[in-house]
Amino acid sequence: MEILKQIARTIEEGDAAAVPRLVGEALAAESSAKAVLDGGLIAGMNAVGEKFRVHEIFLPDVLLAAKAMYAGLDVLKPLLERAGVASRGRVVIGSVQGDLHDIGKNLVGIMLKGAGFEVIDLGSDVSAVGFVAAARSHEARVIGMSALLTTTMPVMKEVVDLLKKENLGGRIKTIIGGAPVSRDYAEEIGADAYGYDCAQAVERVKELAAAS
Ligand code: B1M
Repeated sequence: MEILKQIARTIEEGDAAAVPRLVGEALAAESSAKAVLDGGLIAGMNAVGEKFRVHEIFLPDVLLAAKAMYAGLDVLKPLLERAGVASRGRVVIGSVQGDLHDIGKNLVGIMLKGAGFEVIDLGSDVSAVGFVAAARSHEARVIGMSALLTTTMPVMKEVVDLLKKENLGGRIKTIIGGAPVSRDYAEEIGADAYGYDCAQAVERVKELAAAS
């Protein structure tokens, strides 16, 4: 759909002022919030990622694109979160220590809220001790970790190991995700689940919460 392509292009251009209006237009034209998210906002960020990878654009451009993505997400957020649903349990989420990428993690949080979970978002740069302490104090069933850098992925293993050390492994389940993360890596470090994207993360968390 043309309007979704236009949203993606506007994200690439980093035009935070124009994105909310275009998102509004797409919704008025009866695109679903999920379609606008996938075909507009995420498609735009993926294109930005590719251009950054081949050095066609640089960090300031990426920051502007992220700002534009958030401007669009502000419009979609209330539509993706469903209010007043009975709680399915608490989930602690965060981007792991050393990692400031938070867009994917925030999407996971929004979708989990939409599915009826109480989400305790610890933000980014969260240490293993921080994840486990928060899960304990909030009596969370699941810890969800996001990493976008290969160098920060080992923090996920630290969390899994710390849970085991504190005999919490059976009670508090773990799910990991983020662009460099894979199902194989989840198995390798002993995480309970892997989510390829925010929709799959919700399905896996539902399974984990039911099993815990
Ligand atoms: Co950075 N960055 N970045 N960056 N950045 C990447 C990740 C990179 C792949 C770019 C590249 O080289 N092509 C590269 C990492 C290389 C690597 O380690 N393999 C990179 C780099 C190198 C860096 C810096 C080191 C650059 C520098 O300073 N020289 C630096 C590091 C900062 C730090 O974290 N310490 C840096 C900084 C930044 C910005 C601050 C400018 C900005 C982040 C802004 C923000 O998040 N607030 C940024 C961005 C935006 C990107 C790219 C372009 C886009 C990431 C994104 O938001 N994608 C990214 C390139 C890319 O990924 N292609 C890149 C959209 C988002 C919706 O996707 O987060 O993957 P994603 O989430 C997906 C799934 O992965 C999944 O669901 C989402 C979709 O539904 N998912 C989960 C995510 N978390 C999940 C958790 C789950 C389940 C699923 O369960 C709990």
